[in-house]
Amino acid sequence: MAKPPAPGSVIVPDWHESAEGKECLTCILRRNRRRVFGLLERPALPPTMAIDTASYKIFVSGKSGVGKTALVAKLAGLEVPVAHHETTGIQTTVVFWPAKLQVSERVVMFRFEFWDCGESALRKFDHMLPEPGLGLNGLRVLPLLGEL
Ligand SMILES: Nc1nc2c(ncn2[C@@H]2O[C@H](COP(=O)(O)OP(=O)(O)OP(=O)(O)O)[C@@H](O)[C@H]2O)c(=O)[nH]1
Ligand SMILES: [Mg+2]
Repeated sequence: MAKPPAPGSVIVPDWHESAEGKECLTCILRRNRRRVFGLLERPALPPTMAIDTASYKIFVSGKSGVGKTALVAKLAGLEVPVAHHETTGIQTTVVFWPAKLQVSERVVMFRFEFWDCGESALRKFDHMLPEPGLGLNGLRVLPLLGEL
């Protein structure tokens, strides 16, 4: 299996501080906080900014109370719940994340679609669980077709 790239070697660090990065970030922010996007929504980019989108579906599974919802909330810039309320069914959260790639110097809009699956839904759809041996808690990343 190929070795994963070294941390910091894939995307240009601090690109979001540049003029180009700031312009891109404005499209996903509202009042300096991440905008919440629905499954069918996407940021309105200026016509001059023609950038590709790389979409991934991230399936988050694991035992009740291990922190799946808290993890997704943190990554989405949302308030992390202090108390545990079991997620009923599957909760989806869309996170857009613009970045500049080191090798090609291309700007890419990453779109992560988190599927936070509560334990009761997992029992119903246990064929979606990670393979045996990977443990019960996990993230499964599925690239979505048709983009990039
Ligand atoms: N200290 C600490 N607490 C955490 C962390 N992540 C989650 N928690 C707490 O753990 C509890 C359960 O977190 P949830 O994210 O709701 O758990 P869950 O896996 O979504 O649970 P289900 O929806 O029942 O499957 C909450 O009280 C969180 O505040 C963490 O990294 N550190
Ligand atoms: Mg939950």
